[in-house]
Amino acid sequence: MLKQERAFTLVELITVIAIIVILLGFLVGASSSARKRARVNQAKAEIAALETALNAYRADAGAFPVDSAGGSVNTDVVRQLSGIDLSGAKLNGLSNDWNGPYMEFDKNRLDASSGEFLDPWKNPYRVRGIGDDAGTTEANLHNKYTFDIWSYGPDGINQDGADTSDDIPNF
Ligand SMILES: [Ca+2]
Repeated sequence: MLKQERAFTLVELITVIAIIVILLGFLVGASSSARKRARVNQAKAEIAALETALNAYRADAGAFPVDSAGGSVNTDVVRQLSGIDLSGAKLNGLSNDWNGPYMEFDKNRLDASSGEFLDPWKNPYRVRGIGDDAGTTEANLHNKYTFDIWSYGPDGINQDGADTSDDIPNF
């Protein structure tokens, strides 16, 4: 008796393809959530590095970097901690006690025009401290004697650090 070759039916083929598509979907979903987690961890680490660098700066200079008129606190902090301006030139007016750089920044991570340090989603970290251009006082700071620093998080929208399900604050 002849052995009958059995071909896949159309329904079987469609079923197999559907399963493959579903499995690929899981893979893509898993890798994008892993990527998101990695970026959140990167933002936390960078905020912690900023805090450490700011404290080292204060230990030498006796005070935190001051906010100069015009730029954001973020820009000032980047300049004062690194000791260079956006063009890569040495910053003028550093005090004699300055003994940095306290933190070095990859130029690709700085906003090309403002010089602000960007989070992993390419939004500037928000930095708020007493005496900044925004008129921040002790009363509206979470970290009374240092800086509030936060990332807008994965959604790229500022929740003022209050919604920690997305924003990534140091307070
Ligand atoms: Ca947010």
